[in-house]
Amino acid sequence: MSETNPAVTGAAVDAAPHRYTAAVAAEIEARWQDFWDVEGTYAAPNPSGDLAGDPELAARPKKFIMDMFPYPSGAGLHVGHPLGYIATDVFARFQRMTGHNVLHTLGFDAFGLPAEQHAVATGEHPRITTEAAINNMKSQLRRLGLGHDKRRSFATIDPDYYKWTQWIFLQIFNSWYDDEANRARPIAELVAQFESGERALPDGGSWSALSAAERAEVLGEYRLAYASDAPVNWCPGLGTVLANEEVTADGRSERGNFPVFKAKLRQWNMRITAYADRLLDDLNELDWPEAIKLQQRNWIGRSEGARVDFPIDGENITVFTTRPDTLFGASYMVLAPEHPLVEKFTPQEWPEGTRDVWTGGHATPAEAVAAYRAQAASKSDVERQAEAKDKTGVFIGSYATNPVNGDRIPVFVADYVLMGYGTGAIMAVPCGDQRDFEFARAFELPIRAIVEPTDGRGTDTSTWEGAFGSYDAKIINSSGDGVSLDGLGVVEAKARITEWLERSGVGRGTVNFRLRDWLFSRQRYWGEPFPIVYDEDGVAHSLPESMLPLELPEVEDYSPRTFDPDDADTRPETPLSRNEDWVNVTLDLGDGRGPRAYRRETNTMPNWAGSCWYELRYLDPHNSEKLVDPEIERYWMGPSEGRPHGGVDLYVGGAEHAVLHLLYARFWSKVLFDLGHVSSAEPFHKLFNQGMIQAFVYRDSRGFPVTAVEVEERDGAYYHQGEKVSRLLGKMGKSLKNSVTPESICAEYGADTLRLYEMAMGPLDVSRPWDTRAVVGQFRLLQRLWRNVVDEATGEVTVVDTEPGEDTLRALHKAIDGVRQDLEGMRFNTAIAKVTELNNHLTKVGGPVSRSVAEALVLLVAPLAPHVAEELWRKLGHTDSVVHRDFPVADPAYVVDEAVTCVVQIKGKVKARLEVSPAISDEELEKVALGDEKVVAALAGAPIRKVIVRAPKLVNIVT
Ligand code: ANZ
Repeated sequence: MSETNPAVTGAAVDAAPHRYTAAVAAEIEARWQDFWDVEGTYAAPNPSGDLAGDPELAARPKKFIMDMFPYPSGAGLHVGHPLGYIATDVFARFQRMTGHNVLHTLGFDAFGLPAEQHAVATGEHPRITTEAAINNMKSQLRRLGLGHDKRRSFATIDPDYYKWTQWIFLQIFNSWYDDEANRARPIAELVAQFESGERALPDGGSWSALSAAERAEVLGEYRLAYASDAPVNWCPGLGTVLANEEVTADGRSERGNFPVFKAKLRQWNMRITAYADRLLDDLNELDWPEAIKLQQRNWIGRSEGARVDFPIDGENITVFTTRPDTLFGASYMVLAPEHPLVEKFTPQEWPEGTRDVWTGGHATPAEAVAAYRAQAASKSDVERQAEAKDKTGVFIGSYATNPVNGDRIPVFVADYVLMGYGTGAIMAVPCGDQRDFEFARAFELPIRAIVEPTDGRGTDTSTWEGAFGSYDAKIINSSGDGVSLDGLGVVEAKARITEWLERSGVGRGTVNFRLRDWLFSRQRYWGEPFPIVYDEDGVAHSLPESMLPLELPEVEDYSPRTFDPDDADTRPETPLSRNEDWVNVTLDLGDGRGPRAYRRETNTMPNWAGSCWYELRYLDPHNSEKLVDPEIERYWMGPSEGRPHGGVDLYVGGAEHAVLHLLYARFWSKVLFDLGHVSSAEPFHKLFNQGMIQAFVYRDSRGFPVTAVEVEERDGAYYHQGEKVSRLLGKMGKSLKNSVTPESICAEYGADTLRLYEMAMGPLDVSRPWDTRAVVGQFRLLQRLWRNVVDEATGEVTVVDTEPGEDTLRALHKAIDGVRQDLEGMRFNTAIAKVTELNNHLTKVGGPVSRSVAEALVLLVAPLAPHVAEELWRKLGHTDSVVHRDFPVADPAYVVDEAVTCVVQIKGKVKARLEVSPAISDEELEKVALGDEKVVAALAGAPIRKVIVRAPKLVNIVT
């Protein structure tokens, strides 16, 4: 470290009392941060406010630049956290300087488990710890000089904020998805349709004949937020249910690693599946990394196919298949072990002709099925789907009929079929599906070739080593009653068979989605209470808007009741339910029924709720009448050219939020859009994932991390208190004992240096290792910058009013041109390299710097190192802030390289003249010359004996 470096510590003050030191940086930075706060430098204008009175301001294009807001952790920030915040800040500053109205701020995603767990452990209200963490983070962030509009900051735990989260919940609760109009509509419009008879009730009958409870039940089938007794992930060890996304691949809780069981519980859900198609389609219009789009597409998982009914004992088993064209190859069926029809079709005895391998060695089908079900229940879905493992299953003792050809095909249970997908039943086509192929081999089932293999293996399936899957092959052996697919390709065959299935009433074309509705209740204290009460019939009612926010009550015990982690038969008990005074209330909901007794919903919303819409609240944070003023929303978020759905101009955050937050937020946007509350149907138009700042983790011989700053390096090995330790690149964090705080770097060098270092480390989307020893490099850049303007001995400004030389003009305008492009393209590292180059040029030229050059340089640096830029700008005699100054524009005359003419000769005769850079190397010039069209033509393929290059003027080719 540089503790003994006099240049840094200011020990050289005697020789150079006006040098840029850490102490100078600290003083400047604090002063300018105060200045910005007092002046409201970063206040973003709003259409009805500042913009209305200022046509010049109103004419500017806008940029809404956002970070994924942080959870205020008690541990505070390490230097890895602000990487994205610094990047958006640099970008926002650049946009302000290039004529945009910029909205940039940061709030806090403050409901969260750590604070709640602390409350459970200590009895301290989670609000207290959360607010302390927020204040700590705010001061850490302030030290970095981020240009946030602080008037617009909030935390999701603020009742003023969650009032609107609750309000949005009510909008969703009070709406339904109209498939014909393909949008959400108010539930009252559905009620009107039922009342008038325009829409029939699902089971006939008349609306007026239904009781209130019956009506509520009907509407529950339509509402976009609904309570249902669906099987959910119940985690006794945590005392709560979890969303699918919170359960690991091996069926345990992501947090805590407790077993998770499927249990039927009454829970709130969001009907996100109604939006599956739009969530998929609208991705195409978004400027997001392809990898994230792909993850969302896979998560939504749209498959086109058909549902086909296979008759069995006077009933049907319905399967979902993406390949109805393979129906003639279906030689058996499989039900998921949990399928409700399994018992029904499991007879007393094995039927005639049952093969021994089908029975699993059991005396009766019931015994075989029961044993198999027990075995399957102990496996997770992922284990069950694993490709490599042996296929297992048993015959249930019944046969179904293949509707295309009347074949009698045996029905199995096998765990490779999942209950939660499609219909939980499949027709098995061993010829085309590898899982089915392996199963058929193991259970001696027929494998019928129904495609002509294109790889020469022939149609004798007994010689096949695996299924044959190709969309290019022609269909064979597929003719039956009234339909033939023979000779068709897959696409035509699918269309023809689907048409036949529909005509014959045995199936229909369908689209299947992997996406499931979003489980929206948690058995927690520290979340938004649901604005829902139940009457004595158990019917859910919305609270009227006037009763929002519904605040969390004070409670004595914050813990959900947790249970033996392995006891699947337990059921949750929420912290709010123990608060009888709060739960049982008499209210007049303003619905004409007068004051009545109600019971409040005692679940709370999941942590994702608050982050589903926060971009909207930044726009109009203090509006007590509306979620957001429509004019303001239109200005910052509305659709514009090339952006049919609107959205934030830039959203920066980690790639780990690919499906949860980003999908939920998109869903809420679409509901609000459908209901007319906003003009943007997408929240985030452009998404950028920043890389991670990694750090070395040092471990002792037992594998425990040791404190990184105490490690010494000797001859390429690492030692901690004399003991040799290992070194590996990993995450940064307290538990790995390698955290570096932004404060420590700011204290040693200042915030501007930290900002520059983080931006210079590499391309923003790439992960990079932190190296404290390298930070000083950026500090030296700022020192040289300072020296180019200020005399270190006297503190006087040294710039002169004379014009710079030609060389310097070229260096300057190239830098301006390059930095401009780099900042626009978020290539902050290369922008810094160009600033460094210009600065070095000025140092090398020596002598006082021309004022015009110094000023341009300061403006170039301003987005990256705003404090030092403000200070130098002031020293250069300006009284305004650099923040709203125009970014320099390059003069093209100085940007283009001066070119020289190079003559290319073949055997002494001039064949071509090339315009090349005077700095071109011999090798480069040779390449250019040999690639030139005229030269190639003149050579006409003749072998080259020798090339003589005298860059930049001459190339002589000898053939
Ligand atoms: C016959 C067939 C023939 C199939 C063929 C595939 C290939 P995706 O594309 O992921 O949607 N399937 C259907 N439901 C299932 C379940 N609950 N568990 C396990 N597998 C299931 O997959 C759809 C295909 O996966 C369906 O199409 C079905 O097998 C199987 F040459 O039907 B297919």
